[in-house]
Amino acid sequence: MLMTNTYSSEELMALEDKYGAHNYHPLPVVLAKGEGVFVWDVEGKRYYDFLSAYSAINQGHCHPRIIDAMINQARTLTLTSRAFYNNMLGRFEKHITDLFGYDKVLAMNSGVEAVETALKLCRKWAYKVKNIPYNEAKIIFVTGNFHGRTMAVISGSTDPDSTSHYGPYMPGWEIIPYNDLDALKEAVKDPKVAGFLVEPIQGEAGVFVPDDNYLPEAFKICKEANVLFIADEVQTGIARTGKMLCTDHAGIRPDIVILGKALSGGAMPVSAVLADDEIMLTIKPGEHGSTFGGNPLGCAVAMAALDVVVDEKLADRAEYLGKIFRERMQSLVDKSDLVNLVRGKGLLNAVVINDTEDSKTAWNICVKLAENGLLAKPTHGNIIRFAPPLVMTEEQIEECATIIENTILSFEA
Ligand code: IF1
Repeated sequence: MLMTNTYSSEELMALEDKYGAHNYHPLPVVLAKGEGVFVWDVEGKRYYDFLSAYSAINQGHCHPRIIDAMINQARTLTLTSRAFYNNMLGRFEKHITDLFGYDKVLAMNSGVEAVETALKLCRKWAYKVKNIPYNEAKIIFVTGNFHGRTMAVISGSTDPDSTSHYGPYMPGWEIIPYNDLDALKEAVKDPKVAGFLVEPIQGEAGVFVPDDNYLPEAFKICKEANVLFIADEVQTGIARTGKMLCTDHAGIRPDIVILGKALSGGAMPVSAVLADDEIMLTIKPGEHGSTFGGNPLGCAVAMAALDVVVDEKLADRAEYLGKIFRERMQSLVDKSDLVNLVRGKGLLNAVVINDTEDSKTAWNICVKLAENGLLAKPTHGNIIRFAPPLVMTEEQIEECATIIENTILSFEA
């Protein structure tokens, strides 16, 4: 494949090093093209993408239906601001609220903006509906969370990399252990608690799947205490875990659902908050917004991205292929001294390398996986997340499991 770049990978990495902020430590791979489950680097080497831009590429890279919708709308009208109506926002709002079964949606751009929006809705509801004393509302976060990088959101983080040297922090957040119902029961006794923010599966923490009864029981505890259950489905939503929403596995309907990433299929930032009228209408005109929130281009892209998920039955596909993948990884666990366990739901999975968090083993495995044509990245040192686009075929999943198995076993030799 002829790469149009005139730069080599090394030259491009040097450009980023010299001219860009050093706020990431990427694997030494420079990508130039993406199509479906594959990406190609500048030199034309092909890889299976097992990160999917942290689950933003559930529909596969550059899905034709999404890109066509983007091109057509980009030629017509990209942005009006919300100072005026536009002919796409209402259609998107009906589309997504019908699909997920909520009264209303508030469209934003990045995932963290949607998380911030959900937190603001929760505080508004606290004062205007639950009648919590003004400026005293509390929202509960859990240890090991990742909800984005804004100052208010990192104020609820327990990850030193996300929080250190960014103080002082937002007041009003309380942090309790994840997957601990007694801690939640205790916390919601405080009548000033308005909401509970939780990822149904903790992605960044290393695909941490809570006990089966955690989400249903946590939801019940919140309902009994008149506390809003806020599900951050930015990474777990949109079919990734084998259901349209990961909370569907638990049979619960969160009071607020936060979506992002694959809501646009990775074409551009589109995020959204879903809630019913009692919560959503606590924000009045002029009390929240964003220049690009609900822009016509994002609406066209998101409607196409959601149609792809539904029409190609990507949730069922993720469920089915995920079972095959975990079986293959479990057989690797059984024969490998290096891999401790595999965990996940649908096509959001991870293997835990039996090494310390600061060991280079997981990183070195990922470098070797790249050499062998599969891209993945460690999270928290010794955990490797595997999250391919949901459009994989069974043959491709088997082939990738073999690449992973051979690569990891080569580290034991
Ligand atoms: C980075 C992590 C994943 C998210 C959940 C909200 C957001 C994210 C559950 C915010 C974003 C991204 C951010 C990106 C890497 C990636 C990530 F490693 F940071 F933690 F996926 F696990 N809720 N996650 O996962 O959405 O504002 O980024 O659109 O910051 O390095 P965003």
